[in-house]
Amino acid sequence: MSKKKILLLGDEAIAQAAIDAGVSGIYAYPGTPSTEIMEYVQHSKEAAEKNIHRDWSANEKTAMEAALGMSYAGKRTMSCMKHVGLNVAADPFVNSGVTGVNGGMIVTVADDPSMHSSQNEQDSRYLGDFALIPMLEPSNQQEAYDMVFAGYELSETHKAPVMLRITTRLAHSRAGIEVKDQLEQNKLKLSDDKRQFVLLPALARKRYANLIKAQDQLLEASENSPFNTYVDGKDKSRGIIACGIAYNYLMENFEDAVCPHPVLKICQYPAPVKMIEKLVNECDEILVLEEGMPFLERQLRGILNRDVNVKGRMSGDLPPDGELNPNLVAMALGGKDARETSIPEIVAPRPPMLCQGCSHADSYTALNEVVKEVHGDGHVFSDIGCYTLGALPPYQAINSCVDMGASITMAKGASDAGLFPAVAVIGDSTFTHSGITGLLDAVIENSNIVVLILDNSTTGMTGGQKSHAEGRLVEICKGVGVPAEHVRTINPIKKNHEEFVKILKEELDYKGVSVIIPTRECIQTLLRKSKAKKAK
Ligand SMILES: Cc1ncc(C[n+]2csc(CCOP(=O)(O)OP(=O)(O)O)c2C)c(N)n1
Repeated sequence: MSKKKILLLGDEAIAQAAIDAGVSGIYAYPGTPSTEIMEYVQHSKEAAEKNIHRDWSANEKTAMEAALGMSYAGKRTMSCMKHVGLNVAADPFVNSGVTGVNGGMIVTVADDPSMHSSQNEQDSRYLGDFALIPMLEPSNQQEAYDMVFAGYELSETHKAPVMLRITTRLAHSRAGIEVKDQLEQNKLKLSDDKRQFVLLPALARKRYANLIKAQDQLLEASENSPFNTYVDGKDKSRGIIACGIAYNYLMENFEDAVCPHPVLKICQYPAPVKMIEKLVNECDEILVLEEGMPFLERQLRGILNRDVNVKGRMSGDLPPDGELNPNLVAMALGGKDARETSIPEIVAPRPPMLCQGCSHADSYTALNEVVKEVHGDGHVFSDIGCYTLGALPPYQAINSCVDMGASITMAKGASDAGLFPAVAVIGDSTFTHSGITGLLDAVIENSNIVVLILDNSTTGMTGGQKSHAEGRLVEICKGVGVPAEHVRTINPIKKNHEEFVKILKEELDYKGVSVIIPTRECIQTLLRKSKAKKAK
């Protein structure tokens, strides 16, 4: 009997696989292109029936730590995030390599080469390698599904967290997925070693030494992994290493899916040394195809770069940045210029802008009137969210966007340097993600800053997920220590413009930390709610 097949996005395939493979809890903070993993689990009836934990976390660090706690209790777990989210979660992530896990733990990280919706295009394999943990990198959606099962097995066999690294194209394109028989969830069972998770130096040293020793077994697992394959080819003038989705791009160049050169497909790390050695010994030169940064190419070149004839992003045969695609691969193989065969633009490019009726627009109108027009450009530190569009015309109201939470702390630093006024603009979800601690720094030193928390009661930028800040902002700010009379709220509508300007002026005059919270629901979530109401 043929197996059941369902059409799923790469992200959804991972989510369904987690449900099928007996996960007990998923922990995540939204971030393109990883968001749909949690959303799928939240909408899944099966996940509800199985009582799988599926609430958003405040940020990626809390998500990673909660996942580690679930693993501590013996159950299978997954944390999901975008690549820059892994920077936020780096502390527990790296240390989870040292503690190891109890129940199987997969950390799914979605990288965004070409920065479709990100501040950078870092390659998470560097962080996985840094943490000495095994990594899986699917070449297609079916493999992504299968790798979740394999990942839990790998994790529980080696007592190690496993990174599942995907990229935008795989996350956001669909394929028919053949699903497997479902596994039961693990029972609650603590580790036999009750000090496994205690990273006191004396214990951590031993664990770290063991982690280093375990690398041989992880390498062995990679050499024998069904995800790493060597396919011989007649033309040995070149051997090709294709990692993850780059393998798909390579094969798209051959109608019969037969490459004339030997091909080593690498989808499990640490990179299989024996397999690479075989390819290098047999071929005159090695072309490395990998999505992201030249992670493997660099390892192959080594610091002296003289033994192996390696081609890739570092040699200029492929561009040093941005996504790969079949055309770029064709060029690296010596084929046609990608520009001749590239897909024609069928949608006219449109500059991004705030939605009609967005509350952020009213906030920027007031802010510009009080700050930019009076004190000039360069006083407003902002953050990441829909409101970052305030950097573009017509507002051009903000002067920074670096990483989530940086608006408040950068305003504080600039104020410490003597800049006046120093204003921070941050969204409600970004504030609870990583703005609160920065506000505490400012309160402790009574920094002279004004913070605007633009509260649209949702995580707008990533599609309207529930915001941890909802209904709590005033109390949080007071709790952190901002004087109650300097925590101001306003409904940012045209009618209240003068009132908004007045509040801004008053708080700029105050020498200390003040917070203004313009509160009006996101126009998109409002429309969705009213449509849903009408449909009832
Ligand atoms: C570390 C990190 N995690 C996640 C994201 C993805 N992301 C960008 S902005 C944002 C939140 C936006 O929500 P909010 O602050 O409420 O502002 P809004 O978009 O609603 O105006 C998220 C989750 C990111 N860029 N960086």
